[in-house]
Amino acid sequence: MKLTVLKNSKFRIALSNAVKKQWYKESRNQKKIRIMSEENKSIDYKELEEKVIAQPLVKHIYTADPSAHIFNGKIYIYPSHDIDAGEAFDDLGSHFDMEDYHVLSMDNIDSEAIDNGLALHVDDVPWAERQMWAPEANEKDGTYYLFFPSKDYDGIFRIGVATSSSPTGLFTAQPEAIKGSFSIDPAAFKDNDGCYYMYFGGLWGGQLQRWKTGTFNADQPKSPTAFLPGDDEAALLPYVAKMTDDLLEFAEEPKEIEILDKNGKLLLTGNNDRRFFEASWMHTYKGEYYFSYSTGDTHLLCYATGDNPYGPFTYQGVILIPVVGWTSHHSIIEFKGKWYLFYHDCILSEGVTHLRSVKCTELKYKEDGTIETINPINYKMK
Ligand code: FUB
Repeated sequence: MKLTVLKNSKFRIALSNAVKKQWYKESRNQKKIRIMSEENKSIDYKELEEKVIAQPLVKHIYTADPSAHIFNGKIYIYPSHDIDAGEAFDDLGSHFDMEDYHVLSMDNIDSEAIDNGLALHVDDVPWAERQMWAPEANEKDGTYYLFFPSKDYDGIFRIGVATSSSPTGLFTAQPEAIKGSFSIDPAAFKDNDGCYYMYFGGLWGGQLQRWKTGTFNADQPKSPTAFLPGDDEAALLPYVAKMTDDLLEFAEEPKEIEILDKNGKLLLTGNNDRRFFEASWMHTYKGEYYFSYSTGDTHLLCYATGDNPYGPFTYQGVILIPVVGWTSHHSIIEFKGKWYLFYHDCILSEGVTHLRSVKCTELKYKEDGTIETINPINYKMK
């Protein structure tokens, strides 16, 4: 494989010690990739693109943070619509300055993905000013709901709802954000009894650490890590709230979701390979609740299981080892008897962290209900 040196750190594959360890375990190939990264050598993206496990669902726009759902027998994907808005890079994610959403649809898992055009623009959301981050959707009684985080005119992330009679929009936004909503990355889960729950939260630019006292802490506005607990303290937790019958509001005060280790202890902030960072998703498998999420700065998609939608959930393992790019975000669906992981990476943009592409790959369970770890960069190094 041709090695090209690319000095600009924003284009480099993000690797933490935890990630290196993960890769080291995987195989000789991964070890070679790790060594290349450690030596600050970059990847030949063209060759990589041909050999990774999945290709972008669409290439004419950049898409990320896929929330996949099945409505009327078809697959609909609700992604962020990545653009380069010219914002400087920072650890608050200011460069993720997206303006609108497009919905993708597929008749089958291997069909071509269709871009259904504009679904909602920030200019049509009265309370939102900027940064249309990872959206989510669901359906009830023939109405489709698009849930989305965006910064309000005070620079505070809130979560909004927009509705449509079509899964692809156009969606009409509610005049206000969900009352009592905060932070980012909503996941709207329909339980077997017909109740809907919203899971949400995200650290650093997602502002979760600023809500520890129940009100927004606006001090040190430029710091992504101010107000995070110490390494020996319990990690910040995602939130869940049951939704009202019309899915437009929280029916209850959001509650923290506990993520525990195998000894029943809360994961600590310093447990960077396992603790929650952002990108909640919930699904059930054989009656068990699987809460999955990204570990953010260690770039893993992990999961924890429990016996009810509120948890607690016990950490189980890694779903996806790091992709090319800083962020990792996903959804999991069952379609025609098989399970699929929708995720994103930055290979199409040659490593530009805010220009991502949604992909899909099969996800497999072992006999005991644990998930087989997926390696997105499964290719032989010369
Ligand atoms: O797309 C913007 C942010 O990046 C999302 O909200 C996070 O989950 C991360 O993927």
